[in-house]
Amino acid sequence: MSGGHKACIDSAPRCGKIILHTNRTVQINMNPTLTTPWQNLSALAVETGSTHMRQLFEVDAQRAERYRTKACGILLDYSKNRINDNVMTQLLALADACQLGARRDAMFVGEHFNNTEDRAVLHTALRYQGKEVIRVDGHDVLPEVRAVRERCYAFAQRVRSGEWKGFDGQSICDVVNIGIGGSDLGPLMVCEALKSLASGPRVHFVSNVDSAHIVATLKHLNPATTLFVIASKTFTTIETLTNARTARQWLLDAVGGDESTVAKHFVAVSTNREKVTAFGIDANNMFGFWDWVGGRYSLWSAIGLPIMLAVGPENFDALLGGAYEMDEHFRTAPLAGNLPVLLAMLGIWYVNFLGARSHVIAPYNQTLHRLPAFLQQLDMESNGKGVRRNGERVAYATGPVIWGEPGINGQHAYFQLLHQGTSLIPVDFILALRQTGTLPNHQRTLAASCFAQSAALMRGKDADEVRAELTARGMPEQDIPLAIPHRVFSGNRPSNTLLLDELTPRSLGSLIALYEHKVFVQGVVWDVNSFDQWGVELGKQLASGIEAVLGGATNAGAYDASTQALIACVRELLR
Ligand code: G6Q
Repeated sequence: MSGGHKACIDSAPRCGKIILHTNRTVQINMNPTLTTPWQNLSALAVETGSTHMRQLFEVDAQRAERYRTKACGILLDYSKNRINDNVMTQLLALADACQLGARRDAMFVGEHFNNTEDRAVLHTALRYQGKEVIRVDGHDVLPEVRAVRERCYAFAQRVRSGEWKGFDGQSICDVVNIGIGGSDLGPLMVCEALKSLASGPRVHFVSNVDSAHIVATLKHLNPATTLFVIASKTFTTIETLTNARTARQWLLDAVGGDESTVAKHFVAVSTNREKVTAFGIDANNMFGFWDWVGGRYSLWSAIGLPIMLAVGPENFDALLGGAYEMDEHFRTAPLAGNLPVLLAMLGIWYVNFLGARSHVIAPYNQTLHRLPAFLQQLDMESNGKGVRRNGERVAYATGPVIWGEPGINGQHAYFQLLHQGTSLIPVDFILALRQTGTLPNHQRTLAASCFAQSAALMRGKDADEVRAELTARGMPEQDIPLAIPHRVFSGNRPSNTLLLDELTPRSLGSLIALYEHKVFVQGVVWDVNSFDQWGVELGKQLASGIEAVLGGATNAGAYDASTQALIACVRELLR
């Protein structure tokens, strides 16, 4: 990896045109539908549409072996997909035709890959462990990254060891992270996933501005032993600031309004020093990061402070190490054995050629219960876009709806639709076989359930099998024809299985980075900017406008009749 701010394009595109808008912004104008592989895939979709995966397994004893790859402790079995060698060849050719290699390299070296905000995209620098220099606009960023991390670690150690004292000299027992979106979901998901390693203060997360969230959280806490981490990249987010003010008041109420106590109980994680100090948090208690870290990609930065507090710097280092390992795999592995590329291109196959509109994330480990929510933000906020990087409207589908819940619970709920519903919904089954404290007999049942589901989705059950089953059970012959259609499973429903030997900070880091890069690859093929979020910004703008109206500040006439009527109801009720 090398520094510099010239676009790093290592080969000429076969289609489309490289445009360097400035010497800092790389823009490759590439309509994927005009590539040859796209045309070939459209034809293959028709051809392969009638082949059932059950047949594919029957005629090919090597299928499971061939469509399986392992990297960074993660085994990906993608054999239960509606693919054959031709499809895979064309999918990888599509990635290549969309200049994946050049775009990936541009991101890793700090080009302004986020073209609508003219920013670099360098969450990978936060976990970089190599010896090269990484520059943004000529500035070496790694010394600052390391310095902030060291400060975070030192702070986390002081809190964890009991050296950091609250206003009456007691040590900290509870930490409350106040943040939302990217300043909440990542650390929350990781803290849950690594709960079995928790060895520091209890860590709580407050995100919703509904007072029920903070009230319920603070109810059982002692102000003297509670530390607040106010996490906000911009430090302007209304939900976070409202909760932070409430927390501050809760503390001040306990100490008779003594403002000097705030320094002992509040720290901030932000890029906005000015706003942090204006809020009343000492700049010495602030941990910074940079505009080239997107919110949903920020858990590797100081935004990961709650993780460091909960499981300690060593485990946070291991998390970074696992992510770096995946970064290196993504950067260097050939496309055909590249986990993020495979996951991404299989997703493209379903979205753009077989009509899938959603994708399920089904982790089987309870500790990964927030992973679907985290990946929902990562994927939908990144690739939920309708225009190409050059501003042209896309003429093809982009990011699917990402949803899910722990798979074992899902089996007793939403899996019905996966098995017999009318939509094609690919599933990612994620299973870590071991974790600190696991009970082997439970894990056997868990693994058996996971594998049984993917097998059943793939294989299905035909009418003859149902008839034989019902006859064996003794159902009267005349009742069988009516019962059959309800018990038939069409099968041919695709899934990936991601198997981790063990859920550790390291393997979790690799897993998260795997999905980050999967999202990146899809964004490249769809030619969208995966790193802005104007839809989220719109929500922030609209909310503050209406809040002013609710407070009676401005005229509600600016809103439509429905919104005005709703505003009137609230004014009446909250009068
Ligand atoms: C993430 C998004 C969004 C953001 C939140 C919180 O990529 O931009 O989810 O993280 O809106 O923003 P702040 O961290 O600025 O409060």
